[in-house]
Amino acid sequence: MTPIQDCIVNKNHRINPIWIMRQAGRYLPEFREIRAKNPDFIKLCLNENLSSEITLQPLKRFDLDAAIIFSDILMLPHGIGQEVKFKKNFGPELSLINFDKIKNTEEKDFINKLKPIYNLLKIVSSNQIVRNKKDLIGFIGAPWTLLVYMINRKSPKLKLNDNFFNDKMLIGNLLNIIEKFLKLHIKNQIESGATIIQIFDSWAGLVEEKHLSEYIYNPTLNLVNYIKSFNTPVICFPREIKNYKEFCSTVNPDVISIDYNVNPEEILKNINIPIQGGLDPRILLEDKETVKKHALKYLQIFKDVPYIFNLGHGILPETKPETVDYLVKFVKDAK
Ligand code: 1CP
Repeated sequence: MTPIQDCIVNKNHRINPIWIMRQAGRYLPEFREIRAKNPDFIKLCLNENLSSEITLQPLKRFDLDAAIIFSDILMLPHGIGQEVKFKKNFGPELSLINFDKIKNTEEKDFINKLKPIYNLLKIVSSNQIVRNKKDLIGFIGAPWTLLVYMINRKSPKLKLNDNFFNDKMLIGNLLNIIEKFLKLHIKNQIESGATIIQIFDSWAGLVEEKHLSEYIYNPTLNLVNYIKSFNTPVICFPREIKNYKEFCSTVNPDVISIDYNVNPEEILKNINIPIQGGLDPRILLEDKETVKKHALKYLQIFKDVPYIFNLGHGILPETKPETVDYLVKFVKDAK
């Protein structure tokens, strides 16, 4: 059994596995070299030779317990016919929604369009570094976070447009379509070799209390149950959600990934499923002593429960690879 799977099923597991959110890409010079030659990000994600190589890059450098596929949550809108472009120093830019086109997307066309992602999973899962020893994490964006990008057509940064909720009909219809294609995407990832699925709900924190069931709990629960039906563990990352306890008791993931604003001691008191993450990615921009101090804090707080070491959001592009090396070794050596 892999270290992460053991941590999930074995309540007495006491060795902390580690992987890092957004570990593939961004801060590695070998990624930047490939990226510089491939200006079209979507095309890069759909080049299985390069995307599998990028997925493996961090595992060649560091003793991480999982690979996460080099892909993006916005491959879903791309797959159902909403154009996605990534602009330098701006982020994603999506075209206007053509609802009829989206509604009429055929399942086989969607799978065909995203086939290189499934091929990437096949290539990586049969690679020596990963096979039988490490998890291969597939992922999706949660329905809410995808809805945010699809309607807002760019990153919401801190807040949604005032007219975001204007067209309730469109929102309801879109959520259903997103869920249908997310299930297809999940099924194909698992059948191609993903051993765990993580659901990224990066904008969960933007939902008001009164809308939580409609936009977060119900759609996420449907997907969590779907993933579990394959006997595959599911990790949820509802970033900045106000009530992690209520989220866990309602949605019931196998692992809850906490963001860096969460007080780890409070979480320990309130939640009794395996926990992942928490460390502020900005700590990795500091010196080794600071990294050690903060990593140790998480290890000590979670020493008696199953805990997967990770960050509280994606690693920052300016992080030095040496610092990641130091962190991984420190966590692996800590008993
Ligand atoms: O480890 C990895 O890097 C694996 C691949 C990965 C993952 C898990 C990428 C590659 N993206 C993601 C998830 C993702 N994509 C999320 C959820 C996690 C999070 O909150 O960070 C989100 C919100 C996106 C959407 C996205 N993709 C943005 C917008 C962020 C925002 O502020 O709104 C951006 C800029 C991207 C592009 C992207 N995706 C991945 C990479 C390496 C990049 C940068 C592309 C480049 O080089 O320009």
